[in-house]
Amino acid sequence: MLNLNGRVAAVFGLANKRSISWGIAKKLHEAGAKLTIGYQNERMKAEALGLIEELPGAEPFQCDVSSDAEIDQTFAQMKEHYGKLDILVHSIAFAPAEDLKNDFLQTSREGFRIAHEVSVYSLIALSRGAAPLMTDGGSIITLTYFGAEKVVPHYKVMGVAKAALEATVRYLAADLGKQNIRVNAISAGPIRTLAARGIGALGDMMKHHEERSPLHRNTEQDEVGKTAVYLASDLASGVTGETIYVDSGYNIMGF
Ligand code: NAD
Ligand code: 0WE
Repeated sequence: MLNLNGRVAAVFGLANKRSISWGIAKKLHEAGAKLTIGYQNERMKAEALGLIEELPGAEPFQCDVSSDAEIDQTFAQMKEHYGKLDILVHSIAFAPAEDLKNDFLQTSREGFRIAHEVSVYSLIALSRGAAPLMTDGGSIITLTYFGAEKVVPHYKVMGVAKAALEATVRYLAADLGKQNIRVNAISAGPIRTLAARGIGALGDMMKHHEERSPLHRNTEQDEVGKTAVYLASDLASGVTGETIYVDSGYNIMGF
């Protein structure tokens, strides 16, 4: 396993044990990174704290990324506590339920704004907060989905937001390269998490993925975690601005 001893990692987006952020946090911890793990609000607190306790030395923080004040406070706290940051993981997305339910044509102005603010702008804001703490260079990692690139039924405004997220990764990579900060996205195959629950067709999608992907199976949380460890490590020193698929190869198939 890769060695991330002495590296400090901030992971945003913990809801429960199925969260992709949890899969990533566990793998970063195994690799020796010192972790601080964020949850959104009081409602998520109890469940998040219970999990974070399982990783010795890991510390929790609360941050709603739609608040500039909370983001500022979060990084001020990290600066005070750790003095530096090496790894930032952004594992956050949200669009209002109505905008995922209605036809894409009916996407509301407010739904579009919220989807892009929470799922895309937050990466810019968190990168701006993290960069001054990444004094030794760093690795910024976000999570995206195939619906950015091709139409996936039901994904709607989130697909548009993920396309913007992938472009944001490239523009941030171009800005932050001079500070030796790399910025990449992992495009994960469908995983049954809180954010994927309630999607009526998820079971069918996962079955289809299993049948059609080259590896003939679904993506596991741990597989995303392992790619995050690679991107966080020196093994990926020449990789920035990329979207790396961890999807059993599903995206390469034409039919
Ligand atoms: P999840 O529900 O466990 O994680 C999403 C997190 O976003 C939650 O912890 C939620 O609290 C957080 N969040 C939402 N709004 C927020 C806000 N305003 N401030 C702070 N946090 C906020 O689900 P997940 O599937 O682990 O999602 C994590 C990331 O992975 C998302 O970007 C998602 O698009 C991406 N992704 C998921 C899948 C999948 O199939 N599950 C596939 C590819 C990519
Ligand atoms: O990015 C996502 C899900 C993001 C998401 C989920 C919800 C559900 C609850 C964003 N906002 C909300 N808002 C809510 O109110 N994924 C990649 C998981 C996902 O979602 C899909 C998928 C997959 C996969 C939606 C349709 C089709 C496939």
